[in-house]
Amino acid sequence: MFANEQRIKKHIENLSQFTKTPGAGVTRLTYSEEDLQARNYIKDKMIAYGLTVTEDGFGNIFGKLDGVYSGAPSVLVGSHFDSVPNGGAYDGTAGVVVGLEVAALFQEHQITPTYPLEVIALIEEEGTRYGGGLMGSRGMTGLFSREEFESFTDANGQLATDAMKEIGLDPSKVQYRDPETIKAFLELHIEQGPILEDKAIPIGIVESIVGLAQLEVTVKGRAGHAGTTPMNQRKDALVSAAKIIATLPEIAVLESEDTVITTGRLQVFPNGANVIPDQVVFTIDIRSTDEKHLFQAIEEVKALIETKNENGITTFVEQNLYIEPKALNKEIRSIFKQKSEELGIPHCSIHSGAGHDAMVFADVTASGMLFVPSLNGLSHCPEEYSDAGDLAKGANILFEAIKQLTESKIM
Ligand code: HGY
Ligand code: MN
Ligand code: MN
Repeated sequence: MFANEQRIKKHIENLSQFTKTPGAGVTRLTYSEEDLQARNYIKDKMIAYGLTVTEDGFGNIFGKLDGVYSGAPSVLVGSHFDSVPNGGAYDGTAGVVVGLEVAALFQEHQITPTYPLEVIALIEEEGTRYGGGLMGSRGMTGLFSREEFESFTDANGQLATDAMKEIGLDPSKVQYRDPETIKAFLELHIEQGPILEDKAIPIGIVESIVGLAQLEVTVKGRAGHAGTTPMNQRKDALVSAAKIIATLPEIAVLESEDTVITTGRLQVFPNGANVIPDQVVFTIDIRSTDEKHLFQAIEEVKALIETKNENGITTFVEQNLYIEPKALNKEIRSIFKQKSEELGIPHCSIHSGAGHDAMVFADVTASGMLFVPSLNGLSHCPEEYSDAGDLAKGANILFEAIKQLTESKIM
């Protein structure tokens, strides 16, 4: 029995309904009402597929199929279920749904694994609400402490722990996951780029993941009247911010071909059409496959920002995230390759220009990723689409790989 394409398609469609922006893509912020709707749906399906459901002190969801060796380390399979603003229905969600599909296949085949299987749905991978990103996996692997987490607030100043309680989650629960309890972490994800589609290949076996840094820059000047303040007496925070932002592409191009720099979010204060802005806050996302270039680009950007401290303008930079480029586990990659060949599914190796939770787990366990093609290479937008047939192919490969990794004896 193979993965059920219609069931996969249905789960993707149902989960895409849990959005704050119906008709304008998926907007599902961590600990929001939409999070709660998706969470309940995922937990219901985990129970339906015979899994025991728990949530940790961050609200990461786990569905466990106990193995013969109870207490043995688990094979984790899943992804994140939060989104960017007005994002797509597949980013993260596809990996959670395919994890559910693997559990359904274990149930249909009445397989009891030797090592436990856990389907996982991770929170706040995108960082849309709390900044930085990869929060669920970074928290689980101890990259920040409980005390630090208790200080996290969103743009409205609400504590993450209060937002958790509002949807019935308990931040006092266990947060850290001992790596000894994890045998492997596997994640299927949409490619979010054009390579697999251009090659007409349905499966990418991810070799490496780009290194990335996220900065938040604050530029301060002085508010004033747009009409009565002479040009040579202004301390216009937005003009200084604009000069920084306009220079970033040049830094990326001069650094290296695969270095990319993006400003995705910008806030102007007080944001009045006839008021000279006195404060601007914006993000800078810097990525490169080579850590040397990533490091160099960060230094260049910080030096550029420093030069804008002039004529009454002051700048401040906060680095919310830094994660070096990661190579994924060789043994997992060769298992994916072998299973793809046995199933007769065309595949290729691929590098990820997007960051993923798999890169966090790569520091503590054998971590592997499969990609499926993205229509027109689009992602982080309502037009995001991947074919359920490709997702089913990925589910079949994962099912075979997980049977091997959990040393499941086929009855
Ligand atoms: O930004 C990324 O690469 C991922 O979508 N969080
Ligand atoms: Mn994303
Ligand atoms: Mn993602």
